[in-house]
Amino acid sequence: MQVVIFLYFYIFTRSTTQGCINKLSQTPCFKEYFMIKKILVANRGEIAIRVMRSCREMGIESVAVFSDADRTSMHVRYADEAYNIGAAPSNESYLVIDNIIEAAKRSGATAIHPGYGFLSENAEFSDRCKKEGLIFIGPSSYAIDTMGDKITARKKMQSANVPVVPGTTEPITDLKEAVEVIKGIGLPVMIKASAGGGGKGMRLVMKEEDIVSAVTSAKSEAMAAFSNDAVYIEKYIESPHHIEFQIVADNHGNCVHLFERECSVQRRHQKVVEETPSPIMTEKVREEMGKHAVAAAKAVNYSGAGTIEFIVDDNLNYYFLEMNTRLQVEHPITERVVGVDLVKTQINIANNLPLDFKQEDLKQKGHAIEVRIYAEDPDNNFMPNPGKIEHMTEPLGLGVRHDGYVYPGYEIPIYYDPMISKLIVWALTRKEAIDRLKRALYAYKITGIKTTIPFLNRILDVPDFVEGKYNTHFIQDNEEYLVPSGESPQRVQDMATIAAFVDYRKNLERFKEQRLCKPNVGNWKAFGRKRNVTRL
Ligand code: MV4
Repeated sequence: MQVVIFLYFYIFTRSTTQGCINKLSQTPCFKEYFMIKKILVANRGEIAIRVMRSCREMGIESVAVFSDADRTSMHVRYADEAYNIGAAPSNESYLVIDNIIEAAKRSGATAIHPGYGFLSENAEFSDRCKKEGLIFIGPSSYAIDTMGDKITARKKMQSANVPVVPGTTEPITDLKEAVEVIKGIGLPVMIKASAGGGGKGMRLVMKEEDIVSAVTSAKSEAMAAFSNDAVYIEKYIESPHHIEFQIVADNHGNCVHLFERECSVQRRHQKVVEETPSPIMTEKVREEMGKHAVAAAKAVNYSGAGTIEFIVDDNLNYYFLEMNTRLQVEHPITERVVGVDLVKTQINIANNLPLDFKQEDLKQKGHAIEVRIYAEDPDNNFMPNPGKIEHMTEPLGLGVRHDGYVYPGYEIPIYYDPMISKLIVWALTRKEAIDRLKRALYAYKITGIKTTIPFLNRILDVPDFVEGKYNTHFIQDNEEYLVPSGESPQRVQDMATIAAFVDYRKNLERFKEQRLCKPNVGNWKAFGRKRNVTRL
């Protein structure tokens, strides 16, 4: 009997329209047989917990996997059950497909969420899940492979009329030919590895005589890193913005964008601050780019949540750069401004449900900013600074979201990415969001390890950032504001001294007027205790 019901619904759901699936999905029988009830989260840290939070809201059980170094990690505690998948190094645990599949089977999970990093953009993993009868919560191996190879992706985008950076769409085979092609495009150009992304295997060429050595070294670096030495050429965009569009696509042909994220504040190709809306965006360009982002996703039959990266010049000319076929670190700013739970959406799509919103339903409201907090010493060249967390006070209050995983007593392992949390704030305006972020960072106390919080505080005081006038050169252009105060140039130190003096004089006047106790610059601690005590 159950088999008959199963077959009946199986055939029925495959051959009927969305409306029917919508109704069917509400029936207990459908839920029993077709909906995901248990998800294995093939990741660690804050993103594993982020995914499990949505699972809990949806009444879905979550399964954690953990390496030997992660026995006491928070994602293991948060999950309903947990399986050890190997030794501490990720290539012996979080990257071992067989171990993860085995944990899924033993737990009875029917779906796997890969988070970001690790196996999230691994086409073999997506395929293997399917072969084992498990749902991979992400796109097909075809979409991952097509977008993972930059030359293939450029060709695809050209045929979908998505603007790409002027350049070549075939690998460079001959050095002499490369010189001629580059002269045609015009210097400066970038040589990029087809298997690259995130800046690996990339060379900037300013002068004709550097072409041969740049192509040769880019090829050998690409070979060493990706076992693939295909490189191509792009015209160099001088001072670009990195602006990306969030898209979601279901398995019924619906695809919408959830607007942009401005990610130009980067350090060595690592994002530091992300915000939405982008301070440079106009309504017209946003709409156009959104349409191109949707076209890009449709060109590879995309399913799930994905991101289309563009580089944008000062005149708002934009070009497709690459597609990230996963949920991204910075997804919460989009969630906050658009009001959509992206993990829930991913799970619904994996359940073959149609999107429950249309493009015209989606709007950006207010402004969200995210900063990434790393266990790194910003005053010592961002050296990773793992160790034991002694005390920790998390920021709270109106408009604050803190996605993390460390707790007092926890020792950060050396084996993985040193990012410990993401602080996301929302407010109606950009200015208010910056003020709120400063307030939240002020309240964020963590001892036992060094973090990048002081560096983030400095960024939020840089005039170019406050004014929203920045591009991908922001950090190098504002070095004098961002270096630790002890090492800042004499000019900046002098300015700080003068500002402090002026401020002191102003306060002195105010204190006299209000008959407050006398400010005492020589004894700040006592001053802090007494300053608000009014003498009557
Ligand atoms: C570029 C570019 C300028 N022109 N391509 C860096 C990482 C990789 N995803 C692409 N990158 C760039 N490609 C052309 N044709 C400048 C960069 C770039 C960059 C891009 C986005 C965010 C930060 C960046 C920092 C330096 C260079």
